[in-house]
Amino acid sequence: GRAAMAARRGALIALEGVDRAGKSTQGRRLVEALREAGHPADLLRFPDRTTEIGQLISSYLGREKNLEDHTIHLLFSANRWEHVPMMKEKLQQGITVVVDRYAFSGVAFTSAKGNFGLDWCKQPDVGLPKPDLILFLQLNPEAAAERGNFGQERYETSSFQEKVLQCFYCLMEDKSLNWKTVDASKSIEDLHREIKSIAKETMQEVQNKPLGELWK
Ligand code: T5A
Ligand code: NA
Repeated sequence: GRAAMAARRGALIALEGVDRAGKSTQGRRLVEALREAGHPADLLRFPDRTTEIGQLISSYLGREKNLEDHTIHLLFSANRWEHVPMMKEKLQQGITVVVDRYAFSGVAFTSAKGNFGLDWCKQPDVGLPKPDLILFLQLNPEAAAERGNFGQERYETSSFQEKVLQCFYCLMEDKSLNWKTVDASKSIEDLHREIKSIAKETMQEVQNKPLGELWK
């Protein structure tokens, strides 16, 4: 009924996956479609390069600035935490929040560097709002390569990306999280339809569930 509708919180939906899998494309499409269907929804993108911390991250990724590996890891995490009060407010207001990358990218990219333990990588993001759904856009490296050459940004090499992928698989073993893998080699339209349908299911399910805390 009406009262239940009003009390329903928004769902937190994270998009993760290999480079060029289509996370940003699908994030935009999903939020547009939800809004058109009358569900309030907002898109956030991590890193958010617009904040002061985000500008530091962006200059690191663009190789204009070198930052020590622990330091950049903590900055990526801080860039998520600075949005947490706003994310919680939106979710409580019934707005579904779609995040284009989240803590899982944070852990996967740093631990792919080799000299970091998984626990250390996860620690700064412990307690973040826990996604109700993590959509993993799976694409094989050959198909990804067909979507254009890697850019000039840091991390954009095939060998590094392969290590990142292995770290994602490691994180997916955590069954306390709701991972759903989708085949990102499908057309933008087909993938959008599948993602929309999974997202709508999740939005129904969160109705009476409190928002969780990640890795706690
Ligand atoms: N990082 C990030 C960390 O190290 N730690 C962290 O904590 C976080 C959050 C920047 C880097 O930062 C690292 C990870 C990254 O290396 P970013 O800004 O999200 O992160 O990176 P981007 O370069 O923007 O993202 P990707 O390269 O991963 O691309 P997307 O978003 O997966 O793909 P998208 O949608 O931009 O599409 C790529 C191309 O493919 C086409 C699109 O039109 C586009 O040309 N395409 C398709 N083609 C055919 N079929 C489909 N289904 C298609 N979908 C998209
Ligand atoms: Na992107």
